[in-house]
Amino acid sequence: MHASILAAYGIVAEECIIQPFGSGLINTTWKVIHNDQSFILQRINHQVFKQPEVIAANIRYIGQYLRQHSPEYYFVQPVNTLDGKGLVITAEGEYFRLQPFVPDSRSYDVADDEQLAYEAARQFGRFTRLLADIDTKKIGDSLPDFHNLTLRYQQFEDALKNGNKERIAASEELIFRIRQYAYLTDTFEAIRHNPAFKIRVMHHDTKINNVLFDNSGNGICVIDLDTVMPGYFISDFGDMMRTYLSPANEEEKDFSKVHARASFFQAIVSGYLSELRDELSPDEIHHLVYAGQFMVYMQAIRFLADYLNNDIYYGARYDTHNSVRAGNQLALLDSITAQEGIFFKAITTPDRVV
Ligand code: GN1
Ligand code: MG
Repeated sequence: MHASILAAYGIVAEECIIQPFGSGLINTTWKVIHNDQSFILQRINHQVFKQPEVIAANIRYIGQYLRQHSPEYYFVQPVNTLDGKGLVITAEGEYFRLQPFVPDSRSYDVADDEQLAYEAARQFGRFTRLLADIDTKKIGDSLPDFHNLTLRYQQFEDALKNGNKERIAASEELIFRIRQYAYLTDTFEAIRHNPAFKIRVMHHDTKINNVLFDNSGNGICVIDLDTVMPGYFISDFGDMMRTYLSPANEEEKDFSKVHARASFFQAIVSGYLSELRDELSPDEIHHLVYAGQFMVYMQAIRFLADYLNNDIYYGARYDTHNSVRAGNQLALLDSITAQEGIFFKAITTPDRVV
């Protein structure tokens, strides 16, 4: 299968070492090693990304903009096929993309220490800052309504009506807890109607392995740009809270290990604001803690709705997988919510720790 795809780039598959790469749930990724050059090959999940061409056009537009306005930024541009295209579409209708593997770069699956969290947050902040003046109308929605919490909540309610009856009955407690946090959707609606929340170019998938680091631990750039599209800062800052604050990730079944660490919150606030302090409005800064609640809550809803819908979106490695993931995210949401006051203090003294 890889042979014809790589051939479109003039690469002979038999000369390559091809290995599965990364841990994404949606796209499939391989590392392709060809003599002294390495690449990342990705199959874009066409069920999820209905218009992969929008992704390709966004990346091209943003790449051009950065080359013009911030030539020092290391932007990972997909490799063009021999006939000048950014994507390969197979006869079966599958979409593939190749990009260079950044030499001497590495990524981390876990935010092990505050310095790493700070640096990752700085990189995502930098990306948004460098794109602050781009015309967001020129950038398409690669996943329309991706972080529309109101819609996600409606989809959850739909799953309660039309989903697997046995699973619904077994999820009574999780459903109750999700409903208890429904007020978080009201805040989201207020944000959508508040002009102090600017529509910016956001990454929308800010987990730490989407940042490349050099060998000295300095960030180089952000990667995995499929979900780069117009949005609110709460998506990026919130997903960092969701994925950096807890020592155990969304797969952890022992929820006593899932909790938010204030020192990591402080680290990502200072990293993010080191780039965006002058860009964010006071109202936005006031919603930094909310950002985490928003993203963790939305992820809990999405996992539980998928469980009720028989795992059609995320898949599952064991029967209750998405239910456990939802419980995990609710544990994290409880922990963030219990520490709201402490986190607010960290915002007013963001430069203390790192
Ligand atoms: C998916 O594919 P991956 O792992 O980068 C999902 C994110 C979720 C994440 C949870 C397009 O991201 O929104 O936060 O799983 N991406 C899409 O692990 O749905
Ligand atoms: Mg991703």
